[in-house]
Formats: sequence, C-alpha cells, structure tokens
Amino acid sequence: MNVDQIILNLEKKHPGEKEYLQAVKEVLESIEETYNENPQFETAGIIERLIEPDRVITFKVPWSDDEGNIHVNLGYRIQFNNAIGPYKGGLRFHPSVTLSILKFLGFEQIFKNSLTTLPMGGAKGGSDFNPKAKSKSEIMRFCQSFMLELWHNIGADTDVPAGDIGVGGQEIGFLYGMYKKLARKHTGVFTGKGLNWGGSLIRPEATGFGNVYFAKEMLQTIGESFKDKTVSISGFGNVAWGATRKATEFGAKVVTLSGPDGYIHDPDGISGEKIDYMLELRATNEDIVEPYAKAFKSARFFPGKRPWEANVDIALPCATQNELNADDATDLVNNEVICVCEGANMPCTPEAIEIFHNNKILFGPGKAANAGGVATSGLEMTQNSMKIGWTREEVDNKLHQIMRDIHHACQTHGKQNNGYVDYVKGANIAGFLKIANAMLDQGLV
Ligand code: NDP
Ligand code: 2IT
Repeated sequence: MNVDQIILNLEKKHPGEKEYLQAVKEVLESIEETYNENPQFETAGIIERLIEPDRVITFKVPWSDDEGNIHVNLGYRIQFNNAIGPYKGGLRFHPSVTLSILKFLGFEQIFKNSLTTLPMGGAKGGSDFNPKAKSKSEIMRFCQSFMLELWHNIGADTDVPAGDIGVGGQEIGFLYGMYKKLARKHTGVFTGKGLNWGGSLIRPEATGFGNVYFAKEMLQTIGESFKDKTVSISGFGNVAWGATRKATEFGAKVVTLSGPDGYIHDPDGISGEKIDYMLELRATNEDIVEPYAKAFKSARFFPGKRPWEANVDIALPCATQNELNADDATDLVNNEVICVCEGANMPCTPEAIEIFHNNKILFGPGKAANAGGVATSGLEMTQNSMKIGWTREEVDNKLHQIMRDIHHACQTHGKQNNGYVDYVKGANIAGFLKIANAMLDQGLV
C-alpha cells in the first residue's frame, strides 16, 4: 500500500474534505504494515473499497419557525460500511456540519463499532441545523421534516441512527415519533430512546463512563489510578457530563469544563450539585459556560481560552474535533500530564498526538476510548430484539467489560518493543482486521 498515493487520489476525488482525509490518513498509516503482511487484502482491493462510503444520502430539510418564516437546511446520512452488521452511528445537528465532517465521523465509526465486538457497521448523519436558541416546537418541526426524507433509508436491521452533538433524548424522541408514524412500526430503529419506549438504562451516561473506564485501564498499566488526580475536561455536553461523574466517583477532581465561549477552572472540583448544574446549563440552550462562574464562586472563567493550559494529571477532551492542537499538547506535557483520553471524536490534531507519543504519555484515541456510547447502543439493540430490559447494573457491567476488552485489543496490536503501547495503532489494526476479513468472506460487493 502506498499511503501518500492513496491520499493524493482521494484528495483529487474529494477536494477540500480535510477532516475526512485526516481520518483516513491516520488509519492507513497505522495499518500499513499489517496490510502489507496480508496480500489477500490488496488482491481484494480492501482499502479502495473501505475508504469510500457505500452511499451518501443528501436531502433538503425545509421547516418553518415560530414566526412562520421558512428555512431550508441540508440533511445527510453516510452509510459507510455494513460488513459486520447494520449501519450504525449518530446524527449531529450543528451549524459546522459539512459532508467532510460526517464522512470522517462515519469512517471512524466503522472501526469503533468493530472494536466493540458487537455486530454493527459504520454510519453517520446529521444536518447544519443549529438547535441553539430554537423553541421546542421549532426543533420538533425540524426533526419531523428531517425524518420525512430519512425514514425510507433506515430500519432496525438496515441502519440504526442515534445521537451526537446537538441530538439528545428530546431530538431522538421527535425523530422516532415521526418514523413510527410513517413506517407504522415500533422497532429498535433508533438508540438513545426514552426509557418508557425501548431505551436502555445507562445509555445517556455510557460514552463518558466508558471513556473513564478506558482511561482507568490505561492508568493501571503504569500502576496509576484516578484517585486524587486532577482532571481537565472540555465541553459541557452529554459526554463531558458522564465523564465528570465517573471520574469524580473514582476519586479524581475534575477542575475544568468548556464551551465555545471559553473555559471554567474550578480548583474545588466539579462534583455533586455542580455536575447537576451542567445539565441546567445545557438545558438553557445557550452557547456558553460563563454562568457557571457566577453560580459557583470557587470558579474562574477564562474567555476565549481552552482548558489545556490548566495544570492537570489527566485530560479528557470531550467537545469536538481538532480542539486540542500541538501548542495545547505542549502545554499539557510541560505540566506533566500522564494520560490523555479522547471522549470526543478526533479532538486531538495529528501533531498533538505525535507530541503525546514522543513523550510516552498514555494516549487513548476516540475510536477506542469513546466506544462505550455506541457499545451501549448495541446493548439497547439487543434488548429491543429480545424485548426485555436489563437492569442498570447489568448494562454498566457489560459496558465496563467491553471497555476492558477494547483496551486489551489495543494492547495486543499496539504494544511496541520498548513496552509503550501505541493505542492509535492498536485500535486501528484491531478494528480493521475484523472488517477486512468480513469483506473478504463476502466477496466483491
Ligand atoms: P453535546 O451536544 O451534548 O455536547 C457537545 C459539547 O461540545 C457542548 O458542550 C458544545 O457546546 C461543545 N462544543 C461544540 N463545539 C465546540 C467548539 N467548537 N469548541 C468548544 N466546545 C464546543 O454532544 P456530545 O457530548 O454528545 O458529543 C461531544 C463529542 O463526543 C463529539 O465529538 C461527539 O462526536 C462525541 N461522541 C458522542 C457520543 C454520544 O454518544 N453522544 C459517542 C461518542 C462520541 P455548544 O453546544 O454550546 O457549542
Ligand atoms: O460517535 C459516536 O459513537 C456516537 N455519536 C454514538 C453512536 C451510536 O450509534 O450510539
């Protein structure tokens, strides 16, 4: 495999899709050696077939606001690969959404879902719709219009969407309601559903909990734990909330959270009622974290800054892609951070990851470290198929075990001769082998 040539060709076909090219390049570079050791992959054209989505569905989403003004947004679903199970992955509603961002997310999802050991293919979708400052009825009308187009393409055994940035329980409810009306079926076609209508316990917490479980496994390899460590977390959404809760439960002190307006530093730790306050902040539908500093006197707000300048032992980036760059990585290393574990998808730039690797910092890539969300979605699908509901404890134990297994798979494929584990390499190889072998078994389709 000639990675540079493949990327060059891909760039020619898809000019300007920088996040997608970034994600593909990272995977190809780390699986190159394994790929070349298996000439059957090259003969079957596995890479060329894997890096292009099976199909890209795009549509317009017209909706009217509360004043009767008409708006038109773009809607997408990228069905990337279904070699090991139905297409599976979240929907993102955010004004920054582009085809490139959804293709990178869909591509990453293939490997992440493979790592969970559950039968799920990779997909992603969403819209450039901005749910911020919209009324509940505007969000409902948007979701209904979005589903009018998408419903033909999804199904419990075909493609199962879920949440992501800007899509939480409320949006899944509106989307599912419209699907149910159109399809005249009540099936497990979404995950992240409400508990009364097919949802799973622990799903809301799962990504953040899983992220901390994964970091715990990494820390154990150097005889460390979360106990008495300081932790910086970015974002204040679903993933950040779950990670803050679990890290606090494990005895750590979470000292930051952030939004596009800046970050909060709270040296007393974000625990108890302060974690509940994160939910209130989200519910205000505003784009800011600053009110936290007004509500809790121990906190200081740093406008326009990112939390990576804070002096911490562990960093969990939980907001969005490319939010931690080389300068931020250098700040963290200078402050003697021991572990960086991605809760978001691709939050660290390639240059930042290189700095962590060069300094032998424990680094957990998102496709492994945030797989707990989709893994629990897989558990929700299983419960729907069996028409039963597991207890909180049952789901949490299964999630914990899955994260341990993913960590083990990363170690198996990522351990270097000097003992340092390259988790990026480990996750990419472990995820890739299962998909590539499934594609080989199924012929040229
Ligand atoms: P939410 O919408 O709940 O939260 C996203 C958070 O990131 C918000 O606090 C948001 O603030 C903040 N944010 C968005 N853009 C920026 C930015 N440019 N700078 C700083 N902060 C920003 O989404 P989730 O918590 O669900 O998702 C967070 C990340 O985790 C994403 O990368 C997502 O792909 C990933 N992920 C999510 C999973 C899930 O199950 N939900 C599973 C695995 C990964 P604001 O909204 O105010 O802009
Ligand atoms: O990025 C992700 O893994 C998610 N947003 C969750 C996807 C899912 O199907 O649960």
